[in-house]
This record gives sequence, C-alpha cells and structure tokens, in this order.
Amino acid sequence: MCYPKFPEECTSLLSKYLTPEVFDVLKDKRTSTGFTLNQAIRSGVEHPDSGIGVYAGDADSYPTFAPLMDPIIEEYHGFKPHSCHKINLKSNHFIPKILDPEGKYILSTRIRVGRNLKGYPLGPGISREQRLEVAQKVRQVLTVLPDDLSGMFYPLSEMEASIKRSLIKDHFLFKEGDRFLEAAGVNRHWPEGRGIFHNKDKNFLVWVNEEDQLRIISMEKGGDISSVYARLLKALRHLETTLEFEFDERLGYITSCPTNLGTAMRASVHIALPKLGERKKQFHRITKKHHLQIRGIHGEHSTSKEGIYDISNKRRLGVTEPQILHDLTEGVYALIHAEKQI
Ligand code: ADP
Ligand code: DAR
Repeated sequence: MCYPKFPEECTSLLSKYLTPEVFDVLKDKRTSTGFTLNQAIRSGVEHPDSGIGVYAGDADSYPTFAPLMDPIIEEYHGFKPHSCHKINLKSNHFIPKILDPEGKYILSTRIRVGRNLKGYPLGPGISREQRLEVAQKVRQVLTVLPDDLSGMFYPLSEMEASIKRSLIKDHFLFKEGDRFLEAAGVNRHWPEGRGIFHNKDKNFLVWVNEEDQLRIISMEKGGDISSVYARLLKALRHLETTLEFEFDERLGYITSCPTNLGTAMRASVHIALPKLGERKKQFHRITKKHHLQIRGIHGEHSTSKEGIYDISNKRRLGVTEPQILHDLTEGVYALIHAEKQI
C-alpha cells in the first residue's frame, strides 16, 4: 500500500491528519477482525471532496488507528483525547422551550441515534452472514415493541420501487447509493439485510443496516422537541432490555463514521428561514455559535428548497443528549429571532 496522493484542493480531515509519518506507523496494521488502514481510508481517497474521509470497520478500528482517528475526532467534536464521554439518557434533563407557538417556522422535528450490536463488525467490515444475523436479531426485537411503538419491519429487498420512492420523498427512508458509503464498503450485498421498521403513525422508525446497524428515529410535524425526545427515550429503554450496543468508556456509542461517536445523536428541525437564508454570513454566524450544522431538506449532501433548511447539532461526542437539545433549542430560538428581525 503506497501513501495516497490528495489533490491540492482536498480539505478532508483524512488528508490533514494522514501524514507520511502516521501512514508509516499504520499502513501494515490490522484490527482484531482483520480490517486494514486501506479499507478505513478508501472512501476519502476515492472521494477527495469528503469532509472526513475515514470509516471504522469495527470497534477496534478506533484504538488500532488512533494516531489517525484521534486527531480527526478531536477536531470534529472539539473532544480532547484524555476526555471521557458522558451519557445522559436516563433522565429528561432537557428543559423544553416554546420555539414557534404559531407554527410559522418549524415544519418538523426529528431526533435519531445510531447504534451497533456489540460483538459485530461495523458496516465497512461486516460479512454478509453477520449482516443477515444482525437484521434477524433486530427484526425480532422491533416486531414485539409495545403500545404506540408497535409496527412492522419492511425488508428493502421486498419493497416496491414506488413505496421506496414515496418513503424517501417523505423523509422516512434512507436514500440509496451514497458514493462515500459505497467506497467505504458499507453498501456491499445491497439490499440484502437492509430495511425499515416503522409504527402506524410513522413517528417512530428504525433503519436497519444502512450506515450503522440501527438508526433509531423519532420524528413528527411541528417543533415539539420534548415530545419527539420522550418517544425516543421510551424506545431506547425497550430496545436496551434485549439488545447490547457497542459502547466505549471514552468514545461513547461506537459508530462507523467518527462524526457519529458519543451520543450518536442528530437532533434536527426542518425550518423555514427564507430571509435569513439570503444572508449567509449571519446565518452561519448563528449556527456556528450554537454548534449547529445546516443541511438541505433531504439530509446530507442535499440542498435547501424554498428557504427550508435542516438545522441540527454538529457535535455528538463529549456532550450529553440534553446539552445537544439545549444547543438546538437555543440556536433555533436565535435563528427565528433573526428571521423576524429581517
Ligand atoms: P441522518 O440524520 O440519519 O444522519 P440524513 O441527514 O441523510 O441522515 O437525513 C435522513 C433523512 O431524514 C432525510 O430524508 C432528511 O430529510 C430527513 N430529516 C432529517 N431531519 C428531519 C426533520 N427535522 N424533519 C423531517 N425529516 C428530516
Ligand atoms: N461523506 C463522508 C461522511 C461525513 C459524515 N456523514 C456521515 N457519516 N453520514 C465524508 O467524509 O464527508
């Protein structure tokens, strides 16, 4: 394996931190499941427009490739190597704030967490048989969820194209063919072992074997972050009684992309900010101050439409879940205030 060449304009954290010295230390290393540096960096080498450019093939990838992973984690999350992640899912310390009483700005709210089963490799490194085993185990647990969480699992391989298109259009189902995930080996044997669980109201959903083995999602129209969060906590309490998730004292919940470590939580609102959207500097100044990220209405790598944006927390590691919701609440409050002022 030779040292990869990154184009001048490449700004990925991989290109910044994979120095020739780090490469020499890591190039022949393998993790406990045999995952290599070449596999971990393939996405960022094939796609120099990556923001990060590296994926973990198993939990052991983080200690094995630490000279590369740690500086990327530190820069993305602002997380010091000697720090320890703190989880706070037990109590609802989040103090809700009425953000949009007339419903003029916030169209919908979604909170998701990524989880991976303990003892299995992650998406980039998992085998076909292991991925099917994960799907089977998760499906068994999902299909016995009680009350308002109860619903059905829909394997992607048995889903009609028209249903798939409509679920994606309505923001319920993951998009397919992400080139970064493709290059990382996450999409191998697609669509085998992939699917979506959702309840009758489609306000509780679980993606199975997309970028992570589970993406556990609570979402609803409007801006009631508290109600969305309470449903997610209830679902997690149920799932944690039977499923054991990959967890590390320092890095929190283990995920295939380093940007999702820790809480693995992304809390977002779809919000109409047509005037502020025309003032990019002011828009980004407010989101940066509250550690927020701007995405388009179809999630990552998509564009906004009619002044509607996906606003969500950037940091997931080194912050607790209530702190993430606090960042989002305060940030959205400031964005709505700025929109009203214009
Ligand atoms: P993830 O949040 O799982 O990392 P994406 O950013 O790709 O992934 O978003 C996944 C889907 O969820 C996309 O269709 C996106 O439009 C939708 N989505 C995200 N936030 C919201 C929201 N607040 N309301 C409705 N849909 C949302
Ligand atoms: N596209 C990859 C991943 C960035 C974070 N998004 C995730 N994990 N979905 C990149 O390096 O830009």
